[in-house]
Amino acid sequence: METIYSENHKLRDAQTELYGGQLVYPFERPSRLDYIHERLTEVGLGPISAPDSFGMAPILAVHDFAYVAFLQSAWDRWQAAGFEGEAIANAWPARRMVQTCPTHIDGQLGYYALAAETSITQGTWQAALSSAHVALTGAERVRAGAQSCFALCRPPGHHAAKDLYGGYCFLNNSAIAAQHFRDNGMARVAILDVDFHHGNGTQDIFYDREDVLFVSLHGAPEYAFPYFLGYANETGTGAGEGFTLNLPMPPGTGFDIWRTALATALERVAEYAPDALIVSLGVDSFETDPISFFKLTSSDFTIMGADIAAAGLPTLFVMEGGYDIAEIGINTVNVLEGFQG
Ligand code: Q9C
Ligand code: ZN
Repeated sequence: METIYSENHKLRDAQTELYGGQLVYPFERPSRLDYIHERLTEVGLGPISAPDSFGMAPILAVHDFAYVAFLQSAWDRWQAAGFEGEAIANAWPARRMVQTCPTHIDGQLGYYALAAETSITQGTWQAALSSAHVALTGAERVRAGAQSCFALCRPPGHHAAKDLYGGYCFLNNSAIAAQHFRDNGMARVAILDVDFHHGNGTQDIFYDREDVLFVSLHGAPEYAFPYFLGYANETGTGAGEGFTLNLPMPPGTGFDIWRTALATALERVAEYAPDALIVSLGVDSFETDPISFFKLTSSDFTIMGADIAAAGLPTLFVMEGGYDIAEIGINTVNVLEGFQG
């Protein structure tokens, strides 16, 4: 399997994440990809190629223009305002307040953020844009006939909505790839999100559409980030009714229950009969992930890959989360090896 990868991800190296009332070095850090890259080389999974450039059109096919303009300029404007730390949102358009984008950068951060843990820094935009181009390059490989491809994206994307960042995400790489498939001749695309967290951004982007199926396995929102989306009764709206499937699971869930949910998810995908499958691949369902509560083991990830392969679909894997850094390479590559059989 070919991997698409760019060193540009290192341009995002935030020093702060708001966690437990403290500013800590972020869980979502550049070394995550070093471990995955190293493991890919160690097992010889396949060639590792640089992304091509696709300009802004496929980004703007998913994200609002004003949101993209905000991301592009946020760091410079934050600095120009005289702030000394990294840019962190701290005020939101909460219940009964107006939903109008303010002029001051401090207010704009809250307008476009869905959570406060994700700091915007120098280089964040460039890394996020490159990450989207990694996903698009992977999508092009699948379009050209590859049975599978691994888009080694960073920063991740599935929490980002058309006009929202947060949960370590800025541009929704999987959604951008899905829309690219749609705009280049594919009639139906399925997104299977196996990251521990609910892919709220991806769900929101396609919620009223029948041409992109969204299926997600995740920590139940009563207990887990992003907390405010991902319940089982969210099934789509309008033409999209029935084209969102959420399979939330409680703290302590192990692979027996998780795998049963995966079978349910894959049955829905098979029934949908998409032209291609995009897997939002997070390995934060691992038993020792520092911010999650599922109990999957390293060998479970190999079985996960084999189960996904049994769908028999052209498949684009897009990297999302995973924060037990010492094991992230093994767990991620186990999925891809399991897929290849
Ligand atoms: N108590 C992805 O995996 N906050 N994002 C976690 C934990 C944010 C995860 C707080 C987690 C975002 C792509
Ligand atoms: Zn996650």
